[in-house]
Amino acid sequence: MISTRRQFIKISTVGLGGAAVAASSLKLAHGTGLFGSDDDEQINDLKNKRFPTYCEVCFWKCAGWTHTNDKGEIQKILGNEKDPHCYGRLCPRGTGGLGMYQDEDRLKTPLIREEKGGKQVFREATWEEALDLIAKKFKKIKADNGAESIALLKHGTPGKHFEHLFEAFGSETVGEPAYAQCRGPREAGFAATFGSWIGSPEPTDIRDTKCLVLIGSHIGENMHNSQVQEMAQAIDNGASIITVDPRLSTAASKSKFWLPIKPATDIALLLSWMNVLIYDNLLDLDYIKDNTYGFEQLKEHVRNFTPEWAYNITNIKPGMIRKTAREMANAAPAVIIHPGRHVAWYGDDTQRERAMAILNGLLGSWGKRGGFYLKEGFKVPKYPHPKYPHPKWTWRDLAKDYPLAGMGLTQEVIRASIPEESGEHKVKAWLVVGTNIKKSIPHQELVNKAIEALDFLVVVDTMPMDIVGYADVVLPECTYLERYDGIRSATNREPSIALRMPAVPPKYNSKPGWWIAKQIGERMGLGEYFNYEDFSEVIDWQLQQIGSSLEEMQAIGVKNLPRKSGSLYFAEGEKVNLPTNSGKIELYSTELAAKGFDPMPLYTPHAEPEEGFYRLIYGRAPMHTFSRTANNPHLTDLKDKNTLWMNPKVAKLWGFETGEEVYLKNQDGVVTSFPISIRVTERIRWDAVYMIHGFGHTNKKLTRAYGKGACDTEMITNVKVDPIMGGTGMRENFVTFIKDSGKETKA
Ligand SMILES: Nc1nc2c(c(=O)[nH]1)N[C@H]1C(S)=C(S)[C@@H](COP(=O)(O)OP(=O)(O)OC[C@H]3O[C@@H](n4cnc5c(=O)[nH]c(N)nc54)[C@H](O)[C@@H]3O)O[C@H]1N2
Ligand SMILES: Nc1nc2c(c(=O)[nH]1)N[C@H]1C(S)=C(S)[C@@H](COP(=O)(O)OP(=O)(O)OC[C@H]3O[C@@H](n4cnc5c(=O)[nH]c(N)nc54)[C@H](O)[C@@H]3O)O[C@H]1N2
Ligand code: SF4
Ligand SMILES: [Mo]
Repeated sequence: MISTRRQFIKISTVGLGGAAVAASSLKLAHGTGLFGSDDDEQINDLKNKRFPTYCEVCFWKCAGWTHTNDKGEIQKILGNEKDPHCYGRLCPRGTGGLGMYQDEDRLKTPLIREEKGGKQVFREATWEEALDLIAKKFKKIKADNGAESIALLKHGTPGKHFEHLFEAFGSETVGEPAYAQCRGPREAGFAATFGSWIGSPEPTDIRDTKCLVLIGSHIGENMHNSQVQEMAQAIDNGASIITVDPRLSTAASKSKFWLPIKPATDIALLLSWMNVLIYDNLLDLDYIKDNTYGFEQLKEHVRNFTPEWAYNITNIKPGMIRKTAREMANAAPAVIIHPGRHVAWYGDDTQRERAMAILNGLLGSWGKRGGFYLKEGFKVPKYPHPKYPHPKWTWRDLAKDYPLAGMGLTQEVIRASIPEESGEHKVKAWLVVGTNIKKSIPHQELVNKAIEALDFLVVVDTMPMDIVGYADVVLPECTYLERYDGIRSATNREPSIALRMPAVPPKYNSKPGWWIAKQIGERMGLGEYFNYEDFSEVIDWQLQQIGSSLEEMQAIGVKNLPRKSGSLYFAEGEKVNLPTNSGKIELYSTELAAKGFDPMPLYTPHAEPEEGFYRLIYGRAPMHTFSRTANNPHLTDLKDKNTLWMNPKVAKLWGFETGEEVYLKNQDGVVTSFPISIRVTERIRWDAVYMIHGFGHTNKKLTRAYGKGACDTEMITNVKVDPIMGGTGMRENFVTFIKDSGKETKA
């Protein structure tokens, strides 16, 4: 909307109303056993109430109860006992979700970018004005370039409401970081093997497993609630854990075997495990004959991939490779080679996931107790609305170079927004909701170019995150504790549904996502798609269709539904019948072969760091979710910045000690905005350094997060794109250390 280059605007330049709130309510929350367990403190006062919700602090969506006191203030959030995602307990982030509501740095009122004295600033606006402007701009862009040229970048629950709005006006130009930057490669790799996506939550029968193999996946720091609880249970039951990780993760520290692999070489290890299982006769050949396709080809394929061959590549000793292969075979079929979740690592990620899927196939764990259960979902009836128009092109056209792309690729939507990079289909405007693409998309150069080129950018967020500063219009959404959202329908051992409803009215001048989408829709002449006054009517209608009601769900929060698809596992001797081309587990992928890719995974070497550089790897901290919790008053109390894990050998070479601060500089000469303090530890190999993702915020308006720690995304300028499904491999970046930004210290 502004013709000149779109400048980042610090929200702090405008006076925002209503800032006086939080101090008192913060104190209140601290005295309430916020981080205590669920039965810590019973609320007896009849005036105290609880309202069902499901958590939005991460995407596991645990169901819980928001408790309010007699003044109607939120006291605490506890898990719902009946919820299979949390078994009655929230993780520290879920309990601290209250901080999202209380954060005094929240977005408080709509903002519109304008030019004042040659400078771009935000001015406060009414909802009326902001929504009118958006509808006017969207209508104009639709008339000039087609509805398809307006793209939706989204993540999390509010995305759904805007997806409906976009489909109603004719755009399926959509992307979310939870695919290409996260779990896309495993969906493609497992689908090529078993015919279906893994999905969320993963149908891993961890509770009953005898052997859990974690390739990187760092459950325990990755706090996916029910998985963490089930892993603890499995360990108590004597299950053995095998963790393959260049770092001694929390999971590795609880494991029977820790394989400190050289980063980027996992495929070699996986192939050598196949070699041992096949050539040491550790497999059930009758099962393989009945249920798999391509065993003979696989056998030939892995003939030379011996543990001795893999040792030279991975640094894992042949004896250890043989021993762990036997451990898996002894546990089979109650064994899980866990698919992981954030798997966009090195660009050959679909093939690494294929190798993991093949191992599960060989060991017979698909559809078996202690392996992968046969999940069952539940389809919530669709609230009636007119048919969506057919867009002329969609995200699929933007992803056409990646034959197995199963969802919109954020980076391709971004590329299509840059005139000199885009092809036939051009993107002119974005609506960004619930995703902070300044932190979650690698290759920020592209993101910045796209933002500059856009005609119009709307951001719907709860916090003044990095992306907000680039918006033409900012819309403040209220937090999940203050709104209704769609019914959470979950695939687990048994299906279940959960309700989210407001426990308190929206604070400041913020509004729920459903309301914002409806308001924009109505202003664009799409009112018939939003045929309700309040979203609770939609939910009630849907629940009535299935013999429940809003009233019932308000009282119980979670409803567990009976299985309809039959048993949780295949019966003894029952043959698999899968939606693959062959109907069997495809050890040799007919689909990959048909699309011109290697039908069986191969190891290819990756770039090595130059002298004085170390591979940058990253992960999660139990008390934070990406950048979304970096300013949360309760969670910053627990941890307010990340550190750089460094092996003592490296520290000695450089003369560094724990606590010393350094800037990082990557292979392309990019330096971090802030320094990061070193943590010297034996828990990481010498050839890599490790940090938690989500820190190093550059926006001063995030008063607790600003300048704390460093941002991994800044260092990720080399992106290895997966040719099969378009995942953005982010771990082929190398860093060195400088004491002052600009001035190098010598090793
Ligand atoms: N607390 C918390 N939990 C979360 C999240 C959060 O933000 N906070 N986010 C959630 C989301 S969306 C996701 S996708 C998941 C991600 O969680 P995971 O799927 O567990 O994440 P990964 O990135 O695969 O795993 C990081 C681990 O990989 C190791 N690693 C690095 N390079 C290599 C390598 O070359 N080989 C091997 N074998 N290991 C390597 C790192 O040392 C680190 O321990 O976490 C989820 N859970
Ligand atoms: N460098 C690097 N990049 C990564 C990863 C990594 O480990 N390292 N991990 C990747 C993975 S696995 C994933 S899944 C993605 C995640 O990527 P994102 O989804 O972009 O993750 P967040 O940083 O949490 O950004 C969420 C945004 O939503 C806002 N928000 C929170 N709650 C609400 C709400 O209720 N309504 C609205 N409207 N907004 C809300 C937050 O303020 C924040 O701006 O990142 C990927 N990118
Ligand atoms: S795992 Fe934690 S943060 Fe994620 S939804 Fe559950 S309680 Fe919330
Ligand atoms: Mo993710």
